[in-house]
Amino acid sequence: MSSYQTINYELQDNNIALLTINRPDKLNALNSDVLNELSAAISETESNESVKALIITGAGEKAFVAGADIKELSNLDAETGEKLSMRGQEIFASIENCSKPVVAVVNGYALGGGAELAMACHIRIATSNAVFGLPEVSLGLIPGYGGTQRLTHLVGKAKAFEFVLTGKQIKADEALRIGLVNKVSENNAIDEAKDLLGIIMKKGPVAVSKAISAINASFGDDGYKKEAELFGSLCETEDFREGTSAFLEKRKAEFKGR
Ligand code: DAK
Repeated sequence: MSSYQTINYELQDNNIALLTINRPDKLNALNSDVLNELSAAISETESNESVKALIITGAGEKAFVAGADIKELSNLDAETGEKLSMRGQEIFASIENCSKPVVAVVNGYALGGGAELAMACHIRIATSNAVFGLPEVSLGLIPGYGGTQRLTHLVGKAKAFEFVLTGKQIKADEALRIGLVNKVSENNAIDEAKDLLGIIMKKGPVAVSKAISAINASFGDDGYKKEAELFGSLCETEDFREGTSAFLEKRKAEFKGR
């Protein structure tokens, strides 16, 4: 595994990589260095065959990620702002479209770009001290890393308007109630994420990655078409033959990932 300056990226037991945004003195705010290293670690997750799933979290007790780095944001102009937004969107899309399952463990403040990062992950587990919000309007901005789109998709238009227009912050329990997170951790959130990924990793890996693509296709206009295409392609895989045979033969499936 590569070593980085602003993130930790390490392979844990059970082929799960743990990516920790590591600027705790700045509440893990996303500056360009973090974004670049995040991008590299996602590419590594895709290319390293030993990595079967990814957990993203923040260093320290207080924050997942307290947003884009406001110091860097304050120097943007129209051209650099649009460029940064597109670069961030591209990186967050690479997380959302990662062919391996990605779980965010939201261990404190997830504000602005931090909430956007969590929303780009496939599943979110919050610790009880997690706080979510998109406070960009308070800075005279709008979410620039896909937050207006993903929040609307996750919680619906009414709540998205409320959150983005007021910049209000909510705690873990409310985030759970409105569907922004999948679970509030009762004990050790990283272990709970690993348990959840353990369940997913027992399934057919090709089917899991096609399912990720199919669900993501619901963002575009052609989600049903995409689902049918992916479904068709799965019918050609060994995993599909194995999964159906195992059911009919009343035995446990042994997936090969092809
Ligand atoms: N950026 C830079 N530094 C930050 C930071 C941030 N987002 N959040 C916290 N820090 C730094 C603080 O400045 C402080 O640094 P020192 O003064 O110690 O050097 C340190 O982290 C500890 O923070 P606090 O002392 O403030 O800690 P508290 O516990 O008192 O408060 C807090 C915690 C989370 C309530 C507070 O830190 C806070 O309000 N932070 C800012 C939250 C926020 O507004 N985040 C930005 C959201 S807007 C775009 C691309 C992206 C975006 C928009 C457009 N385009 C390219 C167009 C995204 C925007 C956002 O993310």
